[in-house]
Amino acid sequence: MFNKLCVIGVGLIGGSVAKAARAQGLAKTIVGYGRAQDLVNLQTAKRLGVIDEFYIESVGWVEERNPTNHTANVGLRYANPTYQAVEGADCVVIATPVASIEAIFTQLKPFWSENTIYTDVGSTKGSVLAAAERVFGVIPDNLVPAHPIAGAEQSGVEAALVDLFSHKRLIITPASHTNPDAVQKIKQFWQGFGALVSIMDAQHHDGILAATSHLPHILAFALVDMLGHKDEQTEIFKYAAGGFRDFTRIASSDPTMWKDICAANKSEILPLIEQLRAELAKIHGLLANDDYQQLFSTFAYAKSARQRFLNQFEVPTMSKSITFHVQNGGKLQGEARVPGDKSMSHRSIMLGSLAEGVTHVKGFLEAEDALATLQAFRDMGVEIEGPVNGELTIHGVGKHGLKAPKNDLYLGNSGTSMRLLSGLLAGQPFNSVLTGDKSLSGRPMKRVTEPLAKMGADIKTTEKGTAPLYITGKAGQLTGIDYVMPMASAQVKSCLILAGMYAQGETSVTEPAPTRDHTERMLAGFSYPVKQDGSKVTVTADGKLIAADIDVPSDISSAAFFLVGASIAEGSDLLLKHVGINPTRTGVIDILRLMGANIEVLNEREVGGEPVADLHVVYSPLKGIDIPEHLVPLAIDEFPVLFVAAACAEGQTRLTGAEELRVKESDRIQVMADGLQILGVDAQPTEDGMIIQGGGNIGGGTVTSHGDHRIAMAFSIAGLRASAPITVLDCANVNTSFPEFKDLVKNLGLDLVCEES
Ligand code: SPQ
Repeated sequence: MFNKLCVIGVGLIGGSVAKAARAQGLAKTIVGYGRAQDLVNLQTAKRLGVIDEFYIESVGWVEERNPTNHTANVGLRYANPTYQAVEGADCVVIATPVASIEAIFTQLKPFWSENTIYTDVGSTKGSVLAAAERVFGVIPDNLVPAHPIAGAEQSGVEAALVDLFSHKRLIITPASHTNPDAVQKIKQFWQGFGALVSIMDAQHHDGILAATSHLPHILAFALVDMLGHKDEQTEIFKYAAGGFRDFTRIASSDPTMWKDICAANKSEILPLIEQLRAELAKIHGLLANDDYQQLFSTFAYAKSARQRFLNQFEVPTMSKSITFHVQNGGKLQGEARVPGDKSMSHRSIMLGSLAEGVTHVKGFLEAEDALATLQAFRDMGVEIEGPVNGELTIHGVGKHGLKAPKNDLYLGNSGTSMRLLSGLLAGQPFNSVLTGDKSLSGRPMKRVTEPLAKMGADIKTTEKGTAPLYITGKAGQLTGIDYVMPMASAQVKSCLILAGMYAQGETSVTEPAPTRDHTERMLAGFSYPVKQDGSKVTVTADGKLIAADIDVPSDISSAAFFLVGASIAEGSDLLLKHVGINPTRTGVIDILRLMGANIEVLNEREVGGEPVADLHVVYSPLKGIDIPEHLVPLAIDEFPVLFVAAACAEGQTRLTGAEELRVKESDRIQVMADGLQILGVDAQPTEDGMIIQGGGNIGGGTVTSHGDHRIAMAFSIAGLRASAPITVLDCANVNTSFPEFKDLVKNLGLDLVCEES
């Protein structure tokens, strides 16, 4: 904490520094300093309590005299306002425009103290260091230049915000000889405001900012300058809409400030203007020559590059907390089509990308998990149009056409993306890194890296065998294996099949029990040879994928919430349309029927190699059962909601052989048992399942999903039979598989309110 903080220039940024320092208890006394024309602003700052006192710059020196004896000159002590402002300050923050920094250094020079740390907030850093060198001869080692990448449209202290720097980037650009303690203190100061601090040299900073801030401002000013003149003649602005407003927003910035910034960073900006000119000339040429394919490629690349930029903000977005408040009671009635199958959506992107030709996909699941896979393939150079209303066009690059991603591939919460991609990328001619969110980074990856290593893959994990996965591409060096899986996992099977498509010889995988076979079916749909012999599936590298259209049916795992909801809520009657009923996925129907549920499978048909049907479900009293183990892999994702069904059933339900549930997005056995117990249900977790005494009432209360989408939705459904309201915490990840859940379930009859904070 600083005893005295002096802020030079108490405008939007300086005022926000002062406010945040006060709010975070980082300074005891805050002093403002400014020019004569800043008087009103400084008075306002004091009135608002942003600063404790202020001084106005004055030119010249004032001799101080003994106040009781005016003839006695105490003389050598100056009452210069600059001196008074900075005297004894632990830290001086220069928050004035870059063009004025040299003048500020000149004013500070006579009082420069080695006991003070000086920092600034200028948006160009080379110019600050150069100004310091001109004024002081050398850059003082207690000057720590910094740049908070934050701002707002308004100016002046009244616009200052206490949280302006929270979750914003801040770059510190020390010189090579800057005192490390001073750097550390300034770093902690900004971190105290919640800023994300990086340290780099000034030139690097200026290069980055020239590209991402200065050039866009120049472009916006230039465009509006050009169109403004046109508007004077033909009133074009009258018809301009939101796109124009968004694009040109930054042309409303302060022209003086931007003139100064451009001047200060000219050496970095000029080459970028040349590059932009070349880019525009390229687009001009493409249009002139009717080369619309290249034009599309340019736009598609730009779109995916922007998505990469947006993805960085996903962490704060994901950490947005969502709570479901569910009123007890209700019934589900009507007709619905739940979104597309998640497993098939992932695979449609993967195989469509590796195919030769153009693949059209319908029914694609526009949820975070499948979109993470989509982004990964865009990052590897695949052009993908959409999704628009679940439709995608994938311009396949062929089996050997993927390109090295420029950055790590971020896969969010999606285990399927990470495990399947590890197999696919092991045999590529480039290296890659796979990362994910906190939940995914805790899930076991050895189940794929160990068999892949047997094939010759080189994949490094953390010591615990978790992500990030560092994959060294071994193109042409993988060898097929005959692998007997120790657990029933479609992800492990699919991972090895994808690796086998790049391996010498045959790759065979034998599963201990049937698991979802979408990879095998879709490969066959893309004309890739896959041999199935009982529980053993075999592929080789001989073959290519030919583009094929894909119609993704509704996800039975999403439909399961409604199958259970309608089965437990008296008076329910629901028709779920176009649901995928691949026999490797229908365990939930079998289990519910064994419990006495009334589910009819209607209008069975085959769509694109996958069986599809409409499911009609009507309320029916359920009874507890011992769930047959052979059904476990066929209903693996549906157990959270099946536990709710068991709680509503008469008698005991016992699940065994489901230890895999412990390594999903959460430990689904423990988390569900904890939540059910809070709701008054007798649910005893076991190592590989759960024993639930049904029949009793489900009570109300607050439960947490631990960020697991399926658990959040399962506890919401429990509300239909609860005797009091249920609050479900941590529901943001419902967006990974079923963003429409809250609206759909409300339309069908459950009173659910979604609160975002
Ligand atoms: O993709 P992710 O996060 O692993 O998703 C889950 C789910 O509940 O949505 C598992 F938590 O589904 C898996 C499923 O459990 C999707 C999947 C697939 O598409 O191949 C297979 C199953 O996982 P596993 O480990 O049994 O192979």
